[in-house]
Amino acid sequence: MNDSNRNKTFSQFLLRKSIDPGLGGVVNDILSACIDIANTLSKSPIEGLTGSSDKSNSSGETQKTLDLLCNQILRDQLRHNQSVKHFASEEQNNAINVNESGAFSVAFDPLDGSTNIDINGSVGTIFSILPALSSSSPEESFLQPGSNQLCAGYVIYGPATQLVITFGKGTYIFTLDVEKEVFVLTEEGVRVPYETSEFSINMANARSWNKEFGNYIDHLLDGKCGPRQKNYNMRWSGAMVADIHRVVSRGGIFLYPSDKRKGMQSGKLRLIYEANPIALILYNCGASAFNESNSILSVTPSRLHQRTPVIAGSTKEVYTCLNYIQDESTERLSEYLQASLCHD
Ligand code: AFP
Repeated sequence: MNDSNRNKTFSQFLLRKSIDPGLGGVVNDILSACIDIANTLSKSPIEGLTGSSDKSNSSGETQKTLDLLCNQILRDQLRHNQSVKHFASEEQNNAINVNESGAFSVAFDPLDGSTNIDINGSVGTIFSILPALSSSSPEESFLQPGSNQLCAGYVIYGPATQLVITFGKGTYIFTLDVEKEVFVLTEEGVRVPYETSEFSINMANARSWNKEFGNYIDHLLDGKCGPRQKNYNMRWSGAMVADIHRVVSRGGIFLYPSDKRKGMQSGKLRLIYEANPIALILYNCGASAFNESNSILSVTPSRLHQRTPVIAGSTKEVYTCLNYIQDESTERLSEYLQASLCHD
């Protein structure tokens, strides 16, 4: 990284890149909320904030106490920002009107991977900023394809708190200086390697996958002995932000496909709050993000809480996976190649 840019604060970065002040102000407010969230998380076991609440979200998932608290922190911060027209959260049923003359619609997942809280694992906040539409309902403003996003980012709360962000030209990583409470630039021009030998999936769902997708994973597991002719490593953290951050940092493929379980026929992840912002970040570092047939960013959502399959990461591996899903002949190829015995 260019030394003159290292440790520039986020505010200095906004000026240097001539980011629209209204848009920059919205991101600054999101980041203030994220600093608050980071502090809240670090004290949560002391203050008895871990564990589940008695509430559930619109998808029927039980909400953690911290899901609700982090949602409130973001709401409180954004509702005073004059540039915000609406916001929508994974943790709320409906989109909220903020300021009629605002220019932006902000969607967020306040605490992605919140089940990791109870094991002190990494979690994150994901956000997406769209141009606000002058439409009849706040919800309609969010029903735009992800390619319309003006800015997308996530904050990962791990050993360090980091922001990964794109305004549609390149992806940048900032690290929170906890003493000064500012994010400083620690990486620019982030690139995800084109090829990988690491995949990320919840293998416990294998029995519910469709046959073609199962073949793809089988071939990764076959390693050097199978048609892919190389060994793969596997990692799964249970928080999309943490798994995607690994992909952003060293490449890989992240997979949450559709499956046959009840309610999972369109996958598990939310298009507007999770998949779209992650997809914009990945595209801006040379990686790819698809549902099982199209680029995620090309999909026009029809519902606020719409789910989507996600196949994202190192481009060559993403396309290889798509070839399997869309072509049953790989099974025959596998049988043919398996006929020759191989050992590590
Ligand atoms: P929570 O925020 O409810 O913990 O869900 C996290 C998540 O949506 C995503 O971050 C993970 O990749 C995925 O769920 C993990 O899902 P499984 O528990 O099915 O592996």
